[in-house]
Amino acid sequence: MALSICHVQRFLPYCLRRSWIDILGLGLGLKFFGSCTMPSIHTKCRNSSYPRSSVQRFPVPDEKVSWCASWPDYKPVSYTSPDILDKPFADPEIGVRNFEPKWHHLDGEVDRRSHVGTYPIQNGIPLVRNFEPKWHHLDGEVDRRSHVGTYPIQNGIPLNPVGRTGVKGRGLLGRWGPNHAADPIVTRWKDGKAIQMDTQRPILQFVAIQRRDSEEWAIPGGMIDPGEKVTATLPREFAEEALNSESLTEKQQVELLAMLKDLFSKGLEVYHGYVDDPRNTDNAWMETVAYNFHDEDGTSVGRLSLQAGSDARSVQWMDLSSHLALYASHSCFLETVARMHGAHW
Ligand code: RP5
Repeated sequence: MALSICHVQRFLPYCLRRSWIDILGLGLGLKFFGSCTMPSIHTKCRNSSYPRSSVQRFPVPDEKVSWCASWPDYKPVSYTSPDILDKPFADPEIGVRNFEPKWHHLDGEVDRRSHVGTYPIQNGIPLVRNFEPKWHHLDGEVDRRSHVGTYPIQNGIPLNPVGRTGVKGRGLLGRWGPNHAADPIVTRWKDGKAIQMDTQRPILQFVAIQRRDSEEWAIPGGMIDPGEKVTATLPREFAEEALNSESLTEKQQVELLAMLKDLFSKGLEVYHGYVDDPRNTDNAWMETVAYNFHDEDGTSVGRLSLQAGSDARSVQWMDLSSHLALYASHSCFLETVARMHGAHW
């Protein structure tokens, strides 16, 4: 039996979704885990203009986010940024018409010549580029599995598991369906456990970067490369964005990653799942795995001198508090971290 969109959504209890850590914590009467759960609705990828474009999302009221809500008049704008097409990290378009590539030639600025010489073309499509994504599976080195389980597929195209966003296509995201990221939350105590007056709890700090694209403050996370392990993405992204590792020599980079190895070997998973990212569309969305790496006595990464690099404009140690307004779902992850450590929030 083919699963309808509503079947799939009904079997994804987003509001109730808990990790085993949460269940264990709740079972033991511990309240510090589990504040960040899969969102039942998204807000940052809805009712706004699409980032880095003049595209206006089709307005979607709260009650129409779910695909289960019938809405024949829903007419999302179609947008895939020209900047991502033909990027090595991006999927090809699905079912494109009027696409007349000059196979085997330099096609405008796109080099369609192959080092292997002439490649076979069948029905106008090069066999090597025949795009038959294996939704829900590890597709070669591309992970098309989702943390939310099974996502709906409509006419061969994945549908956002949380619901409508007002834009179809991929926007700025390279992959149809889930686009996987990893978020390293590196923390230390402020001034040897300075106490916040209102809550009487010690103040925790995390390494925050200011993103170049939106200028919002964020966790220094990034995309998992095809075939890359999350355990490799976490220190790599942290080193690139918060320590400007790309400005170092290859030897220095190896030494830096070796130094980070110890701290990054003792992480605690804070969240895995859908991210309410402003780039999400009806057909492409962000998912992440967020880990907390805590420097209890401030003797390891707590002492490193931070320097912004890669996609980061600035970097700093930032106090955790409920007043933080951060990129995407990042405040939610930090609230969990604050609870885990009994820190001020
Ligand atoms: C967010 O986008 C994730 O939580 C992660 O922090 C980030 C990855 O995207 P880039 O920073 O690589 O653009 O959804």
